[in-house]
Amino acid sequence: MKLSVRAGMAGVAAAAVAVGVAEVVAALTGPLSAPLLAVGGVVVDNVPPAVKDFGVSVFGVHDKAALITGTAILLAIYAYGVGAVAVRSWRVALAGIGLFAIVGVAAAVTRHDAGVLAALPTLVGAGLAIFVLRYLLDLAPGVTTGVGPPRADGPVPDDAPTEKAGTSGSAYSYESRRRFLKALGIAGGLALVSGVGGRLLTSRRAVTQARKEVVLPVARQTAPPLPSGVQAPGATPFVSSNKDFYRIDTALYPPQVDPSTWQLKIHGMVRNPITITWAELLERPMIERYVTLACVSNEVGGDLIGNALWLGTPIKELLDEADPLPGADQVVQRSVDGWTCGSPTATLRDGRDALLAVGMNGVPLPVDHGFPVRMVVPGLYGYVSACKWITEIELARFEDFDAYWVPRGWSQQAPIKTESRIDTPRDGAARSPGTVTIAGVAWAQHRGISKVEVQIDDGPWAVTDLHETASADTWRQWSYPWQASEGQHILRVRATDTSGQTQTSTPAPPAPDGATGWHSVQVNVG
Ligand SMILES: Nc1nc2c(c(=O)[nH]1)N[C@H]1C(S)=C(S)[C@@H](COP(=O)(O)O)O[C@H]1N2
Ligand SMILES: [Mo]
Repeated sequence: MKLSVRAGMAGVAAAAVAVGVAEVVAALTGPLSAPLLAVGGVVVDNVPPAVKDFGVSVFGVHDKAALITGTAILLAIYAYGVGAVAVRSWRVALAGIGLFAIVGVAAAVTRHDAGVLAALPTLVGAGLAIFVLRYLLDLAPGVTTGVGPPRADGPVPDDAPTEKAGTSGSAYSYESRRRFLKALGIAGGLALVSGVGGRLLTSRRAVTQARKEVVLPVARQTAPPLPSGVQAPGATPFVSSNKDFYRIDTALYPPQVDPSTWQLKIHGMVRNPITITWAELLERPMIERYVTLACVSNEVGGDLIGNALWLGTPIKELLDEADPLPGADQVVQRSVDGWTCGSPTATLRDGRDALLAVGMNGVPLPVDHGFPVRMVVPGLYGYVSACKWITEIELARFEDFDAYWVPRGWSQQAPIKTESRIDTPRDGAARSPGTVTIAGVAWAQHRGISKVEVQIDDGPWAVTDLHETASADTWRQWSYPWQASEGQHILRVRATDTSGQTQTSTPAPPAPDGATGWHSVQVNVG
């Protein structure tokens, strides 16, 4: 093993210990103060618009894992370099660790609502990294073994890791290698144990228990029972389970909001600022409604859409009490993690079932879906209306305030577009000739779907059977018995809403205000 390789590995081990121990400290100072998550968070908030078109706004669970892994790999490469450079110049290595500390601390303390304590995990980690790197390098002489180049090729500061004097040859080399590898293993083990331990400590501080203790109020008005015919055979379940409900947000670690300290502040351009607590919220009249949420980043045919039974209090009543001033055309919703979205005040007050929701499909909101309180607004895409972990509502003017996604290239206002999707057959599926059921969903929240048509190859558009639905605020399923003949066929779908508008065939990407176009699948019949 070359000296530089050994030194590089020492660098990586030192960084691993730093990151692992930082997780333990972050169990006290908050998960987002750990350097990896802090830096990851800064990356999320600052992705250049060009990258965003790849769908960063959808920022699903997979993107998060990829981002953290990517950040960790970059750090490992950097740490390898720091280690390798340390045998030449300890001072440069110290500067390298210092830079890591600066980046980590800067990221951590600039996260929303972070205090100076957020600097602690990185600082403790960086301090330990110096110690571990120095220790490992002292154990990794090898300089005179002939494997690595002698130090003669560069100036050696006085405080550089010293060679063990008077030792050379393969016996020494074997001994030293053993000791070095052992120390490396111990460092790796320490990194692992502290990293996993830190995570466990963090999860002990999670609000899972508080959520279990929540008893939801009974709705003053329950949703009418679902008609029996809502489900088309082979289509997505009409009600999405909480487990399968799509999840989109910018949070690398879901905010842990304890209901006992939760408050919602309604302020800004209002005559009566209001602050309500969790207990006060639960006292308010609650209603239960099926509402289909959709993400603006959903591609044609995509699955970033879900339908659930929400329990909540109409936001209109709270807004009426707060009494918005004339001109306050935007209701800015702010999450505990600083994320914002803005909905038109008029939309939230026009009588639709826009809810400050506490329940989802009969249970308290799952933490990933905004526990304890979120907004649900029929007819608006999630990024302009569905604030999770909400703690603040501020009445403002659209002209004065841009919410989170607006400077990132998305429209200030975004009503959900009329769309439809074929769920069965799947694209590329094989079927036998004869009757084949084509089925799927269509949605135009708050307007409602009035007609869904399918087209086989370039044939005429055929009207499908529309299934019953809960309301104009939910999606609607449809099905069509197709007499399939042998060969390869293209199936297309298009929906018409109750305003008479038929979904446009013109393809558009999700940015800036929602994708359009017809969903099609190819089927092989034979
Ligand atoms: N606090 C917070 N709320 C948020 C978001 C977010 O990033 N942070 N994303 C929004 C977006 S883009 C969508 S589509 C919906 C998704 O809600 P869900 O994850 O419960 O499906 O939440 C919205 N609420
Ligand atoms: Mo979204």
